[in-house]
Order: sequence, then structure tokens, then C-alpha cells
Amino acid sequence: MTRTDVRFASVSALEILDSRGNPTVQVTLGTAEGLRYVAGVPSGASTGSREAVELRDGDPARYDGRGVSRAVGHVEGEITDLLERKTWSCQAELDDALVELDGTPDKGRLGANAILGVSMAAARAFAEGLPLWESLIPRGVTPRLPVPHFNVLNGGVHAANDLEFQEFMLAPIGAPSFSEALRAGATIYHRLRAELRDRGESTGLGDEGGFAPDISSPEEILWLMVAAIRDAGYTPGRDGVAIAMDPASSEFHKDGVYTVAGEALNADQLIDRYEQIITDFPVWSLEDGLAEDDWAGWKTLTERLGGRVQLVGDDLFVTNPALIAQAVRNGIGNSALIKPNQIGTVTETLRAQAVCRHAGYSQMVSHRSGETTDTFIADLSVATGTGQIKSGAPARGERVAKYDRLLEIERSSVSLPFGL
Ligand code: 2PG
Ligand code: MG
Repeated sequence: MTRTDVRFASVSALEILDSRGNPTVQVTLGTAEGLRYVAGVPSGASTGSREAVELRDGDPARYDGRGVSRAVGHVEGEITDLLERKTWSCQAELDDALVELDGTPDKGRLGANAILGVSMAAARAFAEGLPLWESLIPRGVTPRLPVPHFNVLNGGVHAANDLEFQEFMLAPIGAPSFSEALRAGATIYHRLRAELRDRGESTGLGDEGGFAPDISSPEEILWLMVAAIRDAGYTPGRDGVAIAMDPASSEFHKDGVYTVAGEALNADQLIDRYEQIITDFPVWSLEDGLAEDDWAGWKTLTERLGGRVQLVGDDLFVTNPALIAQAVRNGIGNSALIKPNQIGTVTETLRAQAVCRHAGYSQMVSHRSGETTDTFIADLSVATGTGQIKSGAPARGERVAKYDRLLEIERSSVSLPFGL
């Protein structure tokens, strides 16, 4: 049972730095019993246009306009007044009150970064006495440890190379346990580094800890991955280690044209390319294969490839229950990426996940490219039984914090099932 009588005695926020060196919001809530709960808010780079608004100061004299002192001020001003006004009985009551206080459809007045920090810290207060994941389990859901998706090759807006496709992930679906999946990811990551070095490629890293060589062909990247999987002693494919891609195609789509490695493709041609890729390589999941405003293309993509691969909407759905419901009605995609900061409260995130469950859409819980060491999404992925998480490479502190938290959960709850 979660607590049903949380009284906040202190609320504070701090402008901290995220993993890219940009300011973000950290919230600390103190309860009447003298307990403290902290949460850090992540920040994306390839953002969907319909995401909840991340409030930035826009003052060019500080952090190139990226400061979040106004969001911090909102937490310590209006939101503190709201929080300290009463005793809160549950997360939904508090989150609904935050949404109402903001009063805009996109949380643009107080800032989704201010609101989410409060919502996540409050979730920890409601969980007091229970592990966070246990307190977040929705009714009727069986919690499970997720298959980690390790983003080991970075491109797009997350890296300074010529690769348009943003993410190439290792998905150890066939691993017997979370810890074995983590070991597979780390082992292959190191093989990959050796392979790149042997080929004279750069082993510099992108924003999510994956390598960012100057290779623009997605197929060449996939060959490298398959070689590294084999080299590390694993079997490429769903029985061993599969591959997931997030081209984040909104970023290379303009006026109906997708530009990939110098080639201009329309949606049908890009779908042909994907079809060949999933025939030639063990790719099991494709996220944002087409752009967020290309719903017609998505319809074709789903009809042609939806029976063969997971088609994940990220920029397309922005963790928005209404957008996911609309996609379900129109037969668009078959899976949703789940990022709490795209929608702005824990409760609305859980609602988006409920829409997916009822529609039979799969879900992958996700970090952002700008992260803190907060591990909330690890607990969320277990609680909601999604079976999938992506948190970047099996390297860099802010990425492995989530994977290490999942190791702790695995250790403390040996009966939790693992995988898809
Ligand atoms: C994505 C994310 C996370 P960003 O596109 O899926 O990997 O990137 O946080 O930059 O939106
Ligand atoms: Mg994405």
C-alpha cells in the first residue's frame, strides 16, 4: 500500500546541470515527518513538436538562454503554495491539481520541467516504506524486469558525425535474466570499440554514450553490430541479441523528403529501405521510422512492416494518451515510447501506458538524451511490466545509473520475471 496522507512541509528546487552540460530542474520535497525526496528532470534534443513545454529562461546572458531559473521559481512559488495547502491522498490527486494550477494544455505556463520534478519527487513520498517500483504497479499489471536496449552507435542530433539515423541499439532479448542481458551489452560494447579501432574509425562518443564513427550508411553500422555480437560469442537475433533502431526521422525529413547518406527518399522508398534492412539484419524494433507529421506514411509503414517488426512512436505520440488513442483508431504503429517528461506528470504517463495496454500496443520506457542520475524510469519500467527499456549505452554514469538500479531490483526481488 502506498501512503494516503502525505503532508509536505518543505519544497525546494535547484537549477542543476544535465549530462550535456545544460541546466535542468531538481526538486526536493520534505514531509512533515522530516523525510526528503529528490527528483531530477531529463531533457531531450530530438524533441517532438507536441511535447509538453520545457520552460527555459531565454535570457542570453545565462547559459545561452537555456537557464531554468523561472521553472525553479515556479516550484518554489506557486507550486509550494499548492503543495503545502493540504494533505494529499494519492499521486493522481496531486498531479491533477498541478495540471489545473498550470492551466494550459501543454504545461507551458509553469513548465513541464517544474511540474514533472514535483510529480516524481511526490511519487517517492507516496511510496515511503515500499520500493518505488512496487508502489507504481497499476491494477492488474504483472511487474517484470525489462530487456535493456543499449544504444551503442549514435548519430543524428546526438553526435557530430554524418550518420542521419540517431540510434542503433543492442537488445539481448534471448538473455535468461536482466543481469545476463547487461553483461551481454557491456561485452559487445567493448568488442565494438575494438572493431572500430581496428578499422581506424573514431571511438569518440555521442550524447548517449554510444560510439559516433564517421560512417553514414545505416547498413554498414548494422554489419559492424552483427560482427561485434558474434565476436562477443552471442547469436544475432531474437534468440540471442537482436537490434533496435531509432532513426528519429523527423530530424532528416523536410518537405516530404527524407535524406539518408546523401540520398533523397520519399516515404515509400524509405519503407523499401527498411524492408530490406529487416530482411538482411536481425532488427526487431524500429522507432520513429517516419516523421511525426507523416501520418499517411506511417499508415503504409504499419501495413507493410507492422506484422514483422515493432513500430514504436516517439515524436509521433509524445507519451500523450490522446495521440496514442488516435493512432490506435487509425492503425498507426504498434508500440509507444514512454518518456515522462514528454507529458509532464507521473499520472499522465501511467494513463498513456494504460491506453497502450488496452490497445495491445507494446511499450518501451525511455530516458532522454540529456539525463541526470535520477533512476525513476528504471522503477517505472518494472512496475508497468513493459518488458523493455532504453537508457543509452552500457557506459557513462547517467546511463548506467538506470541499469544499475535494475540490477538492484533484480537482486532484491528474485521472483520477478524478465523480458518481453
Ligand atoms: C529519442 C530520445 C532518447 P531525445 O529520440 O528516443 O534516446 O532522444 O531525448 O534527444 O529526444
Ligand atoms: Mg526516439
